This record gives sequence, C-alpha cells and structure tokens, in this order.
Amino acid sequence: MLPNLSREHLLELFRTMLLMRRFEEELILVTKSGVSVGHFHVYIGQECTGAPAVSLLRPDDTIFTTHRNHGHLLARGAHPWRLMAEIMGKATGYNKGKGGTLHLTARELGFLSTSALVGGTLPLALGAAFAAKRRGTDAINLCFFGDGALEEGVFYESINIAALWGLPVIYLCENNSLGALGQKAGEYPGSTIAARDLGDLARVFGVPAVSVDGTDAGEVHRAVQEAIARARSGDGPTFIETRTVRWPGTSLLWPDLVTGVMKLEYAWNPSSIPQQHAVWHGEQDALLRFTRDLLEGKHATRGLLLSIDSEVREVVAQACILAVDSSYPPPEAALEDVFA
Ligand SMILES: Cc1ncc(C[n+]2csc(CCOP(=O)(O)OP(=O)(O)O)c2C)c(N)n1
Ligand SMILES: [Mg+2]
Repeated sequence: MLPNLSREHLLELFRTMLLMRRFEEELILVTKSGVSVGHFHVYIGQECTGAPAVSLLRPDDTIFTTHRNHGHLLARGAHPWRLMAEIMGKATGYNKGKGGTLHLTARELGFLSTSALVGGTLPLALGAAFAAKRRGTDAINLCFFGDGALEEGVFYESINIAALWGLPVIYLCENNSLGALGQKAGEYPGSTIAARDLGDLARVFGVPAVSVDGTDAGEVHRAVQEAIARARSGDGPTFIETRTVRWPGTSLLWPDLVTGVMKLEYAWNPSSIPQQHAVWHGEQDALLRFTRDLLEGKHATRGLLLSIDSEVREVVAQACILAVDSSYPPPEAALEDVFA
C-alpha cells in the first residue's frame, strides 16, 4: 500500500527511491569498468524502508546507520556526487575521502557517525537520544541496523538502557535475511537468531515492537510515524523490523549487477522481465512495487515516471563524472582531522 500522502509527496518519495537505485547501479557499473573503490554494500531492494522512514524526520533529528548506508544518506538529501566521491576515497567527498563507504558521515545532515562494526552504532544512538532528552528538546534518533546486529550483546545492553530511561530512539532493524540464510563459503551470510519473532527481543524489555513488510512503503511509513510520535512525546523507544528478501546481486560477497539495470517498464509490462529474474522484479523488488502502486492509484502516468527516471539518471551520471574526476587527498593531509 502507499503512504497516506499527497501526490506531490508520493512522487518525491518515488524520486528518492529511484535515486537510491540508480546511484548504486552506477556505482557497481563504474567499479566493473575498473574504477577502484574497495569493498562496499548496496541498499538495492530496501528502498521502501529508508525513503519513507527518513522522510518523516525533522532537520534536528539524528540518524545512525551501518555499512549499508548509501540509501539513508541519499534520502536525507546528501549530494550524490559528494557521496560518490567519498565512496571512491576522493578529497571532495563528505569526509575528504577518509571515511569511504563504510564510515560515511555527514553531521550537517544529522548523521553523527556511521559504523561498519555490526551493532556499533546502537550505543551511539543511545547517547544521541540521551543528549536530546537531557537538553530538553523533543528531537529523536533513528537508528538503522541489520538483523545481524541482534547477534551482538550491545543490542541488549542498549535497548535495556533506552527502555529504563525512556529515551527517544527508534530501533529500525532492516531484516534482509528472508529466504537467504546462506552460510556457504563465498556467500554473504544471513543472520542466525533463535527467536522466531525478532520483536520479542525488544518486548522483553517492555519496548513496543512491530514487524512490517519492508517493500511496503505505506506500512513502513505508518510504523515509523507512530514510533516518532511515541518518542517525541516522551514515551520512549520503539523497535521496528522491516522484512525484505535479499537482492540476488548481494548473495555474493561483492555486489554484482546480476539482474541488470532495472527498467521501469517491468512494472507495467511483466513479460519484459528476463525470465531468470521474474520472481525478484515481479514480486520482491520494493521500487517496482511502489511504481505499480503509484500507477494503479492513478497518481502518475508511465510517461511522468519515465521522465523522472531520465532526470535522476542524468543526476547520477554527472555525480559519477565529478567523482571520478576529483583528486585523492594529498599525502600531507593524512594527519589532518586526526584526534589522537
Ligand atoms: C562486529 C562485527 N563482526 C563481523 C563483521 C563482518 N560483517 C560485515 S557485514 C556482516 C553481516 C551483517 O549483517 P546485518 O547486520 O544483517 O547487515 P546486512 O549486511 O545483512 O544488511 C558481518 C558479519 C563486522 N563488520 N563487525
Ligand atoms: Mg541482514
């Protein structure tokens, strides 16, 4: 279902999701063409979670995210070219090329720190929420993490304190392990958690928990909206699990564009989807689901959606050119911005 928003707002969400998708498709393609960027993780297939969730925040709210962060930053309005430059380790990037994809930080956008340590941002989110409450503001913290973070002890310590002190933090667990619990060598691992319902891991601390379909922007929007209302009014944390099937291009340790560049046409002409990806594009691709919902709800014509796509592709192409053309930080800069 679609979020209960104006047409203009829905199209803005569509644009954001498309930007996330085209940005990462381009990133994979540019890597294949020989531009070295090191290891990175993509958000493909989880767009219907990040876009509506981040769109609900106020400018003074803070966000913590993980190694799978590109989509979250784009949703918050990060410049695609400065993001791409950072991923490539260039001096024009958000962190002067020193953070890279795994530690991408943009304080001006409320991203105080990103950690590639699984579970690493959970206690930091707690600190940000504590600071907001202590200052007497009603700002909140949105903390994204993967299902793998529930295997870490720090999750339980953090949510316990958040519950005890009624802190304004939203624990948004992006569970992308559905149907992909591969533990084979050479494959990206799924999490192994004994609990059947991940929400139970929060409920034992008295924290309200809800599980939603992460490809359903309407469900995500409603769950995050309720969690924000609770946090702002002083009623403490909420745990949200968003469930998605892993995109086939991330079953390998290094992302690969195995499904090819997605065509919007797949949304209205399923026979154009390559047979081997019929299930992914036809049933599991969050962005295509949103596209079909927009068309069925008569919020947009195919022509309008295609024109937004062309515009987004142009933005991404320019971002990539600028990033590739940027310089690496000079060796003399190695000791700048070092705290210890
Ligand atoms: C503390 C820690 N242990 C192991 C790793 C190696 N590692 C990187 S990503 C990853 C899987 C994380 O799964 P999840 O949190 O569900 O995120 P996903 O990649 O599935 O989005 C692991 C184990 C790490 N970065 N940090
Ligand atoms: Mg995961």
